[in-house]
Amino acid sequence: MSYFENVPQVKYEGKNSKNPFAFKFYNPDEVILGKKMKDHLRFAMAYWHTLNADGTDPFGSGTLDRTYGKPDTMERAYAKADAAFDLMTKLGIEYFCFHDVDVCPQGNSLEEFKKNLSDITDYFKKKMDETGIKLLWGTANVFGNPRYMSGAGTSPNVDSFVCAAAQIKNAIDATIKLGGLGYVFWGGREGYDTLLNTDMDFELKNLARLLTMARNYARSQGFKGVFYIEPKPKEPTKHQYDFDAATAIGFLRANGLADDFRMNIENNHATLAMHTFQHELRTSAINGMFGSVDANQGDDMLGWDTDMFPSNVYDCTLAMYEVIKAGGFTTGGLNFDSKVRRQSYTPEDIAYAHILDMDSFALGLRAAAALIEDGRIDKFIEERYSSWKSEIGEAILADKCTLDQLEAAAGERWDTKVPSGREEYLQEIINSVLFSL
Ligand code: XLS
Ligand code: NI
Ligand code: NI
Repeated sequence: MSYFENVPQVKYEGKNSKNPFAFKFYNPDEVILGKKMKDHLRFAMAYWHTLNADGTDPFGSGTLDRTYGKPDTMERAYAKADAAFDLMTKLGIEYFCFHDVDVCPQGNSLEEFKKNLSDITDYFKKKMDETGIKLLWGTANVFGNPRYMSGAGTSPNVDSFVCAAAQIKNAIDATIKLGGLGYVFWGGREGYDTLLNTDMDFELKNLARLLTMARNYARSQGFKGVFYIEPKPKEPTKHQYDFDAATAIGFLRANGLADDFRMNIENNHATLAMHTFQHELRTSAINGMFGSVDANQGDDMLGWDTDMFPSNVYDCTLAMYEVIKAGGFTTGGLNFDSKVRRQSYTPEDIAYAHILDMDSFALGLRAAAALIEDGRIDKFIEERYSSWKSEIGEAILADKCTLDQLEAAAGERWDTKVPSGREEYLQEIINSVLFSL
């Protein structure tokens, strides 16, 4: 019996369909701006939330049964893998992402964990060959185990650092074995709660040391994929070192890692940093660091990482606008780092959640493409900066002006009128495009 036995094959039926198990907007093979929708969006299932998260919150235990009818041994790991590949096949999701500890039990020793990981990835490989599903990225969970309570790469305790390195090595091996396109570092507990007990300089240097060792190891093993940093400003620590894209990019550049790494931008992390999703994507793109996306959304009322399946089409539109402008995904994609709400506890809810996410981003893609084809926003921005095409503007841009020359030119410009920014006019364009789809 399959965990998702009540979920049928999900197909595109168009926006008038009332079938809950159909896509209303995601039509995988439809071509938009010269590319199939599925190749624009490159959806990936997040193993941890989709197969493991059981709805536990600080006030109550799990509401979602994630035992797959099996004891917590490798038996469950195989049953879970069957459920995972069944769901991806039914939804037409072509990629997945996982942490080492998501996919098999940790056992009682490193040796046991390695054996489990090797066995389950053998099984994944078989399933991937059968279905054509690919690994978008792998990662190691070096934040959950109590040995990482004070950090992994940034722990004051050398043993924690050593264990993290071992886990990362094995997760890199697993990623390479499965032909993964990328490897993610999310800072987990790499940050601090109080400087009263923290040597920040020491910790940051060690973090760079660990990333460098991981990069060197992976390259020595023939890994050709991309490494990603996933910025997040807080939670679990009060101050995470990878606060936002700008911080993470500065850190990578300062430590000689910028050529191998890109950003994995998560919407909910962007908003926790008081940035928009768009801001983080744009910051990555203009620095040549656009990579991949964790496609979820936060809740405006709650100040933590709620990891909800995206329904906010406006956000998805602006995000896809950035993705298209950045040249689209190459190694990256849209990984649903999202979990169903605690009361949505049936297997069917997991399918509904993914359909919601895929349709929200499909709408976002359609709207973003329509905005680009419409051209008014691009034209407005071009005109807004048009004064730079004047003689003096071009001289400044060619770095041919001194402050003395600019002072001489300023007098006649003292009463200049800056044109309107027209924010509301532009918002109305978005609405009119969105609602005429
Ligand atoms: C947690 C992160 C995590 C990463 C992978 O907030 O989003 O899920 O995506 O370690
Ligand atoms: Ni994430
Ligand atoms: Ni997150």
